Amino acid sequence: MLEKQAKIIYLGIGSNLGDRFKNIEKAKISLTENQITIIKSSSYYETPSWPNIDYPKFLNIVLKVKTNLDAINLLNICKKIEKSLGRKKTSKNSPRECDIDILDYNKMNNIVKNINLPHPRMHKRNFVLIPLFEIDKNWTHPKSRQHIKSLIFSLSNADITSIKQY
Ligand code: PH2
Ligand code: MG
Ligand code: MG
Repeated sequence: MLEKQAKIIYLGIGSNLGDRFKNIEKAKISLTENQITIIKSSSYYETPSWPNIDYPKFLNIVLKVKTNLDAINLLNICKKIEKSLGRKKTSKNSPRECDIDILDYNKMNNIVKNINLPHPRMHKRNFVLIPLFEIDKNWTHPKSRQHIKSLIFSLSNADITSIKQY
């Protein structure tokens, strides 16, 4: 009997509504209660809400996790946790208590059902790249193969100066 291979996954968690720090801490605990093991957790970072800087600022972290769950079951668990933390279905990019995004699922590079992997906008986001670099200095993008450092070098000055370790 072949043992299932654990998958290595990078998750992005964000919150800009309610007690942002608590929301993210609760999300981490819930992940561990759902067959997901946290290998590394970045620091907390605060950034202006993208693209609407009039919305409350976000706290974001990136996690490196492992699990035997496939991408679809993992996404369903992330959605269940978002809901349990009070997230309502509202318009795109509007404030939310908790958002859990699958950034990189075992370097997978395709679209399954409603999951687009790697996350289609992750390579442009300061709130993803900077915490990701903190926990994995040699991460490479599953599609473009670009090194995390070169992705960070492509960010604007505004993106670099507007992110603060919390
Ligand atoms: N998430 C969004 C939209 N905008 N901005 C920041 N700073 N951080 C986020 O996590 C974020 C965002 C959609 O999920
Ligand atoms: Mg998101
Ligand atoms: Mg999301």
